Amino acid sequence: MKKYFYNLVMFPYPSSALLHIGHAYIYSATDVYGRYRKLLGDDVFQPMGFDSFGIHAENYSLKVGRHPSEVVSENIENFRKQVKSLNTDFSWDNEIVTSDPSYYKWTQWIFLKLYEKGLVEKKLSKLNYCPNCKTILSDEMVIGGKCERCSTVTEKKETFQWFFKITEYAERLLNNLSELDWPESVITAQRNWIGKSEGASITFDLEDESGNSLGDTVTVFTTRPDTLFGATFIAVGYSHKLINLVPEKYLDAVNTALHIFKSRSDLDNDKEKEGIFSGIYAVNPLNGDLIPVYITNYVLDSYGFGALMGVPNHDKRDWDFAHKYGIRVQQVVECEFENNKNDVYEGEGKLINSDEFTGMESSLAREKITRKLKSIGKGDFHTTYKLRDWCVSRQRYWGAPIPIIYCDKCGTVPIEEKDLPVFLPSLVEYKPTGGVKGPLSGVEMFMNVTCPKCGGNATRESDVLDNFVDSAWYYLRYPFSDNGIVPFVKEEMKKYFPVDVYVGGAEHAVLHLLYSRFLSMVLFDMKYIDWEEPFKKLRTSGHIKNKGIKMSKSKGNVIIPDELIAKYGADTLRLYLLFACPFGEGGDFIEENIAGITRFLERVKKANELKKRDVRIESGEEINLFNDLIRKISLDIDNFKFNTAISSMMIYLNNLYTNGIDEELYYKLLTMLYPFAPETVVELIPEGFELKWPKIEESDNINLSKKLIPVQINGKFRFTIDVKLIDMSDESRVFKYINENSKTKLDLQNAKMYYVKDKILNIVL
Ligand code: ANZ
Ligand code: ZN
Repeated sequence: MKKYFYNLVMFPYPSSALLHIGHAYIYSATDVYGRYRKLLGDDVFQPMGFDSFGIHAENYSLKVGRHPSEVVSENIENFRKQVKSLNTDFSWDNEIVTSDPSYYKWTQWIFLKLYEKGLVEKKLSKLNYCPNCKTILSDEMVIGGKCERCSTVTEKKETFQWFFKITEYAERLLNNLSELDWPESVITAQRNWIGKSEGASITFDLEDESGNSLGDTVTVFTTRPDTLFGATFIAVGYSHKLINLVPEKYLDAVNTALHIFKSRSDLDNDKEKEGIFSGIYAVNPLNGDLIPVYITNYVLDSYGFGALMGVPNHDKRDWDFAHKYGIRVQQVVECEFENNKNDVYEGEGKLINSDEFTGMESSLAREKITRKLKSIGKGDFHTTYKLRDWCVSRQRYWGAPIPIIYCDKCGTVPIEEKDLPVFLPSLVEYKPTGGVKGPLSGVEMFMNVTCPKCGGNATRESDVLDNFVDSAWYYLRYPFSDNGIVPFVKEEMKKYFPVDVYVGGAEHAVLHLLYSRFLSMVLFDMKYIDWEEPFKKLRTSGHIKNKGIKMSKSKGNVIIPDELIAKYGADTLRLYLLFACPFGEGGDFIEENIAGITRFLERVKKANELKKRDVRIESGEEINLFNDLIRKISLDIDNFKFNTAISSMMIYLNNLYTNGIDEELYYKLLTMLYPFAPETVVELIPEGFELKWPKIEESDNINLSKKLIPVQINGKFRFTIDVKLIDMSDESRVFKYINENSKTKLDLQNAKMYYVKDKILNIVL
């Protein structure tokens, strides 16, 4: 039975008129792998599509001043032609386009399914805002606290946004990583992005200067509860609710400081740590110490509890802060090295100055202190993650409308499945407004609807979905792109899913590759699909650079494959790209080096004219050599080491030239070259030749069909011959055979042969 093989490549977003050489690189690699699997006999599914909704495509459309739907279909047309011109073998019948209603209907369906499961939430969220451009900016568009486009200092704006609760899956997303055959760098990136930290929550009662209770508490997250006796200040972020408790006397100073902090962006990591004393004290729950509370610019609101306990002796950041503001320091962990009280020791060790816990090792003290806190209701074991919920709403035009309706009577009402898709109206004015609402909010025809529940007047949600939602599930849709009734057919899916290998750029290590895993887990939990992990094996490519420099539109050094294909041919370009550098690492594009590949392909073609039948003098050694070649190339391709696979073929071709080009071996070599240079190979093989990945020849089989005996010339062993191929009773025929097939020319004119049947052939010159 054939093995179904899902060979998937990350689909492109049509945010430029043409694909660049980096795309050609990845698609060539994918195609080589797909063709290789086909030669192995697999039923390979290798689809292609376009990630055409979203900010990339829309920004391109804004730049060229033409409607997204227009430029997107033009770009797709170009991309399609380009991908085909690379001699690739994609199944175009299954093409998907994410901005097509037949696709985004199901993107909206997925939103509704998550909504149904309680995994969608609308909540207040702070975003970067540029007061000059009047637009919300993504984190990537804020550089050093300033707007990337106009250099205005950005602000934070609080708005309601839609979120997918990916954080509920943090632990599973982390645990499953160990099962994946993915590049280590991508696994590490995901692990860090999820950022699991184990520690404790500690709750401090709050007092004012005069020791009056404020009737409130502050809770911190710490990975080092063992250092609690060394906590000499508490730091909170400037959005912490504790700010409401600041005593009258401190209000002016605090407000002035906050104003300054707020004008600076959170993203500037190198910013100077600053803070202001709040006039509030926290009470250490274990020894009653009074600890001053500071409002600072370096505590993240959204991490842990948005508050930390500062332990200057054992944390460098806290040390810097304490020295700046003259806060006392207290050592509580003994340093294993020369003890220097004036420095920070971030390591672990025996506790000192810690009451009943003095003398305990950090690891034990962490547990004991946390248990003690728990017993008095002032703390607990706590795990936190860096991973944030996924904000999926965009105040833009070019995306799938969020299928939600607001009704005065019924509140937030999800669209019914039968009413999908919510069509994106065709707008002339589609520019982002910069307001808290996107361009759809001004379109009455779109906005005004009747409530599906009560039939009263209602309005639609005007935000559209993040294009990362479109691309987080596209691979599920491919096999069924013509089916408008269900998003995917579970029975049918068994054939191809999960994806056998996923190929793409390493820059998608976190967002896309994490979102896809999340959605797949959700759909698995809802029993729509049978597996949790969508991509068992992932192979990422490095970057192709132009003369050592990363290619970008702004630098004007982007290489487009079209001209190169016209000049050198697609096979040559494929081979060149995959030969030039290790796939995972990438490298430099050097056009002059293409000549080497052209020469190689010419020699491959010329060998076709020079090849002869039965040139090969089959010896065990020679068979082993070829077996090794098959093994090496198979292994290399399986590991995406295309460059070394190609160089092995080059070396073997040279061997053939020196030893005589045996037809059988030549065709086997051609077969292995086929995934890389399909057009060339198809021209060289005879009609009806069946391309099948060569099998390793077992020596036992060889012995059955062949009888190899050693040949000695003047008493010296030279090579072996198969006596089943030659009439050994006819001396002239034997000599003719040897002359045609031996590597070195022999003068056999006056030679004499002595043949011991099936044992040895002696020739005396
Ligand atoms: C006391 C302490 C003592 C800490 C010590 C560290 C070393 P990771 O490992 O990255 O999870 N922290 C807690 N909440 C924070 C917030 N909202 N913003 C910034 N920093 C915060 O970091 C956990 C540590 O980061 C916590 O442990 C806390 O400082 C700080 F010798 O608590 B630690
Ligand atoms: Zn209603």
